[in-house]
Amino acid sequence: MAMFDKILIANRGEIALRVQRACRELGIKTVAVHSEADREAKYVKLADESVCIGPAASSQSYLSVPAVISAAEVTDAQAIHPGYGFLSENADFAERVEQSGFVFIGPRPETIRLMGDKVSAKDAMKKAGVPCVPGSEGALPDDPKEIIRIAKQVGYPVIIKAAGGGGGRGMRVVHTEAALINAVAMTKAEAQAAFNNPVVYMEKYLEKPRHIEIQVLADQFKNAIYLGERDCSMQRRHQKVLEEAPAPLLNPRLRDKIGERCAEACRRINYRGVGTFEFLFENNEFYFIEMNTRLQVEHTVTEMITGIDLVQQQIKVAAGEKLTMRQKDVVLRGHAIECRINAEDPYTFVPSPGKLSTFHMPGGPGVRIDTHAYAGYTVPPHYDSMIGKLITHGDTRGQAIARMQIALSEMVVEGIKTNIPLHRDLMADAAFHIGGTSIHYLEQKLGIYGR
Ligand code: MV4
Repeated sequence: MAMFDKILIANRGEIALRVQRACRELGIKTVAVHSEADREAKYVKLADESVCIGPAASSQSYLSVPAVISAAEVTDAQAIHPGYGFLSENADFAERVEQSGFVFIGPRPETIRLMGDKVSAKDAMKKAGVPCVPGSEGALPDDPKEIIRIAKQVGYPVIIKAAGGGGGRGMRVVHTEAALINAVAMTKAEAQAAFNNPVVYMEKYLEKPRHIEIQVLADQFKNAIYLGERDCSMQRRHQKVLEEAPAPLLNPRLRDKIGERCAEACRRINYRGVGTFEFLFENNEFYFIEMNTRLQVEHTVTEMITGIDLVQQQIKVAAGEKLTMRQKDVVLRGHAIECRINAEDPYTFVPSPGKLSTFHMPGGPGVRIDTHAYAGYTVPPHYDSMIGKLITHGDTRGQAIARMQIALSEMVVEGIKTNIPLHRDLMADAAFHIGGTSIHYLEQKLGIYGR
């Protein structure tokens, strides 16, 4: 297939702009879709064409399958880029896009569906040779005696997770046999209500893991490579706060071993596009938990250390091109850190939408900013609070941190609250400087502030 000449970008905010930039460099025209609340947005003005697809509420605009597909039809786009969030991991959407004669820039709908069900995802990965967290073999049975037996075999503490969940939704930790059966019943009921799917499974609960994820890239001809890893352990209530690549203190041989397993799994399932294998990392071992079939917010740190434009690659493989890079061409250089800049109170995390009276961005060597915001822009209250990403790169982790500290000291946002003070605080944190903190570190640190 020839390269697309027009792509519709089914998203908003910084990622809409990021995808536009990739399209422009590839000589592809862009269609922005937007809600009534985003009419004045920068990426709408910069796009070659734009279509209003509905009111502010995302359920009636960015999440409306018919609205997005009609916009592609009226503008004669050939492909749809879903960005992250919204419809990006919706298999039914991907299917409707393809049935309507457009290319979905992402994996095949069957792959999205396979990975959307966490039980089938884990099963597929286990079969493909990816190490998983020990636990139940597939879904938990109904028989309480069986459940008790499985938990005994796995060993307490265990965690009960919903097959339809993911990203921290629908899980419960169980420490004793006395609490087990009730916990399973509660998790099943919640899973039915939240995901319309009562299926749950069990894993050994890892007490102090890090969250490390492997980036992969594959074409439709079973060529697949891994692009190193990212450490996303610095999070609060399942919201990542900052990410970095490579993961501090990770043995390069271990990286190559797990990376090659992930690439091989991609070949086995005939994966197409960019993807992320999420692992818990504890005692120097990787345990697969979930796979994300979309471009991720934190893809930027991988781009900085590899020099590879992941969005351009994603578009090329979706157009049917063969990967031109081999694994040996992927060379990791230096270290990158991304701070997510959110319109929110830095310590209560309460959203703070409104007008940016001042917006001064930092710059200089090794500094990248991905944002759709500008002085005078009004952050709407209807969507998530991320207004941009500040990324620094350096030859070493120390240099990336130093550059981040300087960049954060230069940055001025007024008119709303942002989490910039939290990032300044983290960049001076002794445990962060050492690196390798667990997924619980930030929440524990924030406890100090009395919340
Ligand atoms: C776990 C776990 C400990 N043990 N699974 C939360 C998000 C979802 N993707 C999986 N999650 C977890 N699964 C086992 N067997 C701890 C978490 C977890 C977590 C994982 C990644 C990043 C942040 C987290 C915060 C709390 C709990």
